[in-house]
Amino acid sequence: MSELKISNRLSEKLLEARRIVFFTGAGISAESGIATFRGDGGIWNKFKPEELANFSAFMKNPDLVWEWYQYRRQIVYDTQPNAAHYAITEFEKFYTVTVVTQNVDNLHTRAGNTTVHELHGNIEKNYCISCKKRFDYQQFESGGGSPKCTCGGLIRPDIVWFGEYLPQEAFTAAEEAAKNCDILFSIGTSGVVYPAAGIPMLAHRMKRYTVEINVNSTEMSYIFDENYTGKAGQILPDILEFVKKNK
Ligand code: BV8
Ligand code: ZN
Repeated sequence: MSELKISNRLSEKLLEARRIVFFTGAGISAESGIATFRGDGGIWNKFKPEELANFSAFMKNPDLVWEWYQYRRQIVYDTQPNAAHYAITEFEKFYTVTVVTQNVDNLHTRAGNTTVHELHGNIEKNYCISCKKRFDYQQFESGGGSPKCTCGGLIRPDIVWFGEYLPQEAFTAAEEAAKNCDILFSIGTSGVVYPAAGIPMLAHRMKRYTVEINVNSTEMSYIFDENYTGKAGQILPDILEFVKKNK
């Protein structure tokens, strides 16, 4: 039985909406067991982004950075999408759904979502920094340090590091979706990493209905029309239940 109290405003919006954007961050994968970046137990807490998630750190110590991603890849391989990911997939039965994610864990695609824009890349994809040859969904044995391409170049994760540009196509598609949606849900993100964090702001500026779902309030909570405090894995299935009953 759904215990979530959905406001009349959101109920109306859900009944009249056709296009929904789900903007997600690390918090949506927390209930799958993947550590967030900045919450307690967050992975950054052990490392500083400048230490590992940037190109110069990789060039200075490719083995360390590569092994850190191997460790995180293994966590992702051993992980399943959770109720929040699957609820978003089911929304596709009622709406045109666009997922815009900052996550690199591939869980939205594995949960069956058909339109997913990965703003920060995908930890299961890699490429050679010299010849750009791709090594996607290839498993590398761990402990061997950073692998080399046949051309001799270093292979790196296809992930957007700090100071690197976001994939233009994904970012433009994300902006278009945010500008043209009826509702944007921002789920499990602290909203501190730009330019991705500007996506909910864009929807807000374009007078789209915006809803935040987070266990805490965030630096950008003030911009949303509504804020639901709680776990994504509980709140999203509750909202889906309302849609199934009334849409
Ligand atoms: C760039 C891949 C252009 C790496 C990541 C203004 C404009 C442009 C750039 C900047 C700017 N200001 C500063 C910058 C620079 C920088 C930046 O934003 N720094 C921040 C830290 C201040 N941005 C960049 O460098 C970007 N590139 O700007 O290029 C350029 C080029 C050259 C020169 C200059 C500029 C690139 C940023 C991408 C970095 N890569 N990831 C990797 O994964 O190893 S970022 C990383 O943070 C992840 O992708 C992560 O998704 C992202 C955001 O974090 P969140 O997803 O929000 O996760 P977080 O842990 O913070 O929060 C989790 C939330 O969930 C919490 O609020 C928690 O309460 C909640 N939660 C927890 N459990 C649950 C839950 N909610 C619901 N249910 C639960 N169960
Ligand atoms: Zn190569």
